[in-house]
Amino acid sequence: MYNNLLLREENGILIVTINREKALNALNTQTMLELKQLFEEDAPQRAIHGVILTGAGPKAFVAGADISEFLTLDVEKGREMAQRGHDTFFAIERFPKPVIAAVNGFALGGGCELAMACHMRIASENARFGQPEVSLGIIPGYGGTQRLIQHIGKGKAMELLLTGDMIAAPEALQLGLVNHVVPQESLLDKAQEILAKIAAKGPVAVTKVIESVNAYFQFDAFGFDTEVTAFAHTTGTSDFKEGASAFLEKRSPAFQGK
Ligand code: CO8
Repeated sequence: MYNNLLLREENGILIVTINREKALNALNTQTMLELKQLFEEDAPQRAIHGVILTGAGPKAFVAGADISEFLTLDVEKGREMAQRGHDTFFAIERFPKPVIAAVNGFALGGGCELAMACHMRIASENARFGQPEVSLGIIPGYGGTQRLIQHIGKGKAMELLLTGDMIAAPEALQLGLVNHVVPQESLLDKAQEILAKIAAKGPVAVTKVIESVNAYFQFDAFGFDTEVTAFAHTTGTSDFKEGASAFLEKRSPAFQGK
């Protein structure tokens, strides 16, 4: 049923592992479609009290959207992909049971955006976060320009989005981007411990807390639309082709500003 996601249930918790370790669990189209199916159709039917999302291997949670698919993108496809990603990440954010990202390494670009769409983030000590899209000549297209501000505030979000800098787990903790930092071997245990605590609470109350906290940010809806349009615009530039080609050819990009 899923090619790139591994699913298992333990004590009423659905543990989802993004399983493309060789590509550092990058979100290719197939993986995005599977996440959409999981959160829109499959998980809502399951008798679970929470979800943990993590990445395969010790190195990466998700190193971003799959750059090897970028060279065929144009403005229309870019808009479609960004919009579909937004729909999927909103399905995660609005999932009626708590969803925790267990960030076991790099969470970059779409990976950082995926983690930010979850209700909480637990990071392993080697985790690193960033929105490096500008290095490729594009902008975040899965909600990063909006959710990063929600999590860490405008000034620091602006710095990370404009420089593409990565931050390590301790700084992510200090900024409030993650809830806890733990040794990698304790990552799932910590997430399970939090979900077990929540499982003892009133289920309707838990769902209503999620709904109410999300409602605080409803006014941001226009910002998400702006991001889709701006992302689509950047996918039409030659800078974007140059940025993606440079990454794939393991060289520095030479941007022309068009
Ligand atoms: N996409 C595809 N392949 C990737 C990606 C990626 N995002 N990240 C890593 N890989 C691949 C590498 O190409 C490499 O493959 P190979 O072994 O075949 O050469 C393998 O994974 C291992 O990676 P590295 O050799 O580069 O490992 P390092 O330890 O040297 O570096 C890094 C690790 C720092 C994580 C480095 O791989 C890196 O910088 N990756 C790219 C990070 C990035 O720029 N992510 C953002 C992508 S853009 C994005 O996410 C936009 C989201 C919105 C999209 C909206 C619709 C399309």
